[in-house]
Amino acid sequence: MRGERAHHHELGLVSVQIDNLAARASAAGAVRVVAVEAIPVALPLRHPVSFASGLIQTADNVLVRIHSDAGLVGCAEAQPRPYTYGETQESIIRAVREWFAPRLEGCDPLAPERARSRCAGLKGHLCASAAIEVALADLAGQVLRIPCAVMLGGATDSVLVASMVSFAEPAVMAHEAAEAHDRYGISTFKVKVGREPHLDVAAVAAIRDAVPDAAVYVDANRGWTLEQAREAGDQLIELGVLAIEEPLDLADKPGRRELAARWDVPLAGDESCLTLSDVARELAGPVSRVSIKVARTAFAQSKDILAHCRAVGADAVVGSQYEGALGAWASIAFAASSRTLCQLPVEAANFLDLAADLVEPPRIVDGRVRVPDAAGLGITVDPDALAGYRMDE
Ligand code: MUC
Ligand code: MG
Repeated sequence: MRGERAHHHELGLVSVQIDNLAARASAAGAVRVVAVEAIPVALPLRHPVSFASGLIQTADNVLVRIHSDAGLVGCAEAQPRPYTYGETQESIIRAVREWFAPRLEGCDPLAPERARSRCAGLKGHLCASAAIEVALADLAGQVLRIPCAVMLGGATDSVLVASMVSFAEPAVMAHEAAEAHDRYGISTFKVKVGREPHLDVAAVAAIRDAVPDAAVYVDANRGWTLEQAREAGDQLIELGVLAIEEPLDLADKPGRRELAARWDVPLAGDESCLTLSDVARELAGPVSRVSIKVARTAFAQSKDILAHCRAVGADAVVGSQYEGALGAWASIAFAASSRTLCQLPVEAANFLDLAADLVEPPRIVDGRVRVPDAAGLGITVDPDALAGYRMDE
């Protein structure tokens, strides 16, 4: 027995998996969910962020906490994006309190599939349901005493991050990118486009000048007409953008097909790729790169989406919906779990837009974030911050 353990130890990854399984076997059923909370918060931003589909002035998020009988608490953050999912802060809170909480009581955090079955039957509510799954995974990691990134696959101990640059005057956008580059070593930017083509082109050109070694891709959030997309997209490709995300209204199927054929960079799917079945449909159509967001497909469905992308040779990127630090940690854990995902920078730097947060934010050095060694997501909610920013007390 001893010899066998030592042997496994030499095999590194194998030993981690075996230790995980052993821990899981001994812990299974030992810890149960006793309560689930949904807490509305309003976190201040340094400046409002805007893009073609919306404007965020305050991070009106929902903190989800899953309490267990062992005293361990799993946490996650949901960000309401009504224009993408139809979910508001209020609808997320109601879904968590009225649908998920009663069904999760008594569940074993180490049996997430069973928890999923118990909670099945609620259509939509993607962000509420993803936050529940992430909080349950945070709890499971704490029960097992391993980081979520290891529990989910353990591919790396640090990830590169990309930053989204939101709408402003081109010079201001360039300044923001240069600052992220100089301060944090970030050299990959997703630039928001979807305005007048001349403005979009000027913004990307200014960012290129300000950070000449930057990798840049763009996201129109469905803001262009077909004509604008042709005009802007062609020039942006000349400027070296690596992908163009959601150029058009999703209903314009012929237009999206035309653009995918016209451009020699991938048309990236985000709002068109909300679920695994959306991804399967879109990858058989115009999309050849997929934005996977933990905030909407959590871990299990995100893994399925990744597998589908792999099967058809499409790129997958861990995307962002302007998460705070807690959401960023979940994205980082997921990216670090996969040898494919950790190849590309993770959109996990937009917590920098927040002026205050509920948990210790990631530290970005040389464009990278170290994956925490602590169990679960590796975070602790700051009680003073929560008391200051919660909206229900
Ligand atoms: C993105 O990739 O579209 C904008 C709104 C939202 O929910 O996500 C962002 C970023
Ligand atoms: Mg997008």
